[in-house]
Amino acid sequence: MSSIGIHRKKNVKKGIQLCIMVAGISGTGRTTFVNTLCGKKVLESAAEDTYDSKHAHLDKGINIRPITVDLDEDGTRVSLSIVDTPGFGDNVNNEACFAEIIGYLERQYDDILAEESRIKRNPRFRDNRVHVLLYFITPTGHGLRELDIELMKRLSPRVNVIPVIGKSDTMTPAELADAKKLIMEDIDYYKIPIYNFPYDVEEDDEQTVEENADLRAKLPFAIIGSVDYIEIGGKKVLARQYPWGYVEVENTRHSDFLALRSALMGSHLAELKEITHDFLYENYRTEKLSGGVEGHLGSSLNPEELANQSFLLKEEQLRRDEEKLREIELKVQREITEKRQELLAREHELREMEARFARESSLVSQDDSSVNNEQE
Ligand SMILES: Nc1nc2c(ncn2[C@@H]2O[C@H](COP(=O)(O)OP(=O)(O)O)[C@@H](O)[C@H]2O)c(=O)[nH]1
Ligand SMILES: [Mg+2]
Repeated sequence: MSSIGIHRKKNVKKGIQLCIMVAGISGTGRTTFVNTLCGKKVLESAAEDTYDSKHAHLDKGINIRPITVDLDEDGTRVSLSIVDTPGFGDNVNNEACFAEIIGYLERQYDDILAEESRIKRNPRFRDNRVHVLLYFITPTGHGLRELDIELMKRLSPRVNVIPVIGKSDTMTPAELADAKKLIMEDIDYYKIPIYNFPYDVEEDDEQTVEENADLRAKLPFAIIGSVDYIEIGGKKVLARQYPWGYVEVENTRHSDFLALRSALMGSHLAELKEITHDFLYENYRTEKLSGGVEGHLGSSLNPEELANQSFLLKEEQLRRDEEKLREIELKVQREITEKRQELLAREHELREMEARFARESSLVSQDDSSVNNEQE
């Protein structure tokens, strides 16, 4: 109980931290969405990226680059990390891209795993785990493509996946509704375990059930992005201007941007982080410690395997405890050796001093006797 209280206080003082990854093929509006979310230009648009025509025929691979921005969300400090995955879907062969994205997600888990088993925690350690992946679906009006299915399916064991439709203002409301329906049917059909705002009518309170059901009904979120303000009715609002009118980013009749934003930064932030730590990371840890990370990703274990795995985990824990003890023992031994050497050095100094004294006093007495001899 008290530890929760402390945790809360700390959150208020330090603000909140969230890490979002964005993926989807080029031109789906990822960069614009990130800039919209941050309220400033934190990523360059592809048109402003330098295009290298000499190497355009080569598979570029993807270029994962995390950035962190500090935002003020209604007086709360938010440290928002964004991991963009530019280049995904641009290549003929996307296998390397999948591997790179999964590799990135797993490396952040590996860092935690290593930090957890240190004797002395690094006070400057930063938890860079990705809490949610926003997967941008192209606004074609069709369902999912093979690439969408594969990416979401393969990444969902490692990260909370939330599908969104980018540039949704390119469809009419009726087309958008149809597209959402088709996409959700595909997600069901292919059993893609996206984050679908889970709730339990029996267990959860009414408000939670209602809130989550509302958000689930919006999936995949229709996104409109823009960093341009337009004056509408005396108020400056984020919007996209067209010859025939405009669409407003934060108008709930135009886009689901606000719903997604408040779920990510507010109502569902804690849950996304909890699932990341208690479920996704924990699963990864179990797989890793039982040597199963490569190969059978996403496979379910039978009870016997599970029992075996928990045995292996206990064994691993024991081994780690022993290792810690051994390290402590070594440290103590090192300190004893150092002290002994210091002592020896002192003793040596003392002996030298004694010897010098002895030499000096014998010289003095020799001098005395020579003086005496001269006098004789
Ligand atoms: N119609 C429309 N166009 C958009 C939207 N967001 C971005 N764009 C445009 O689509 C193009 C690609 O956007 P960008 O954000 O660079 O996509 P990325 O390649 O996924 O990062 C640019 O010309 C943007 O101005 C949107 O919500 N609606
Ligand atoms: Mg981009």
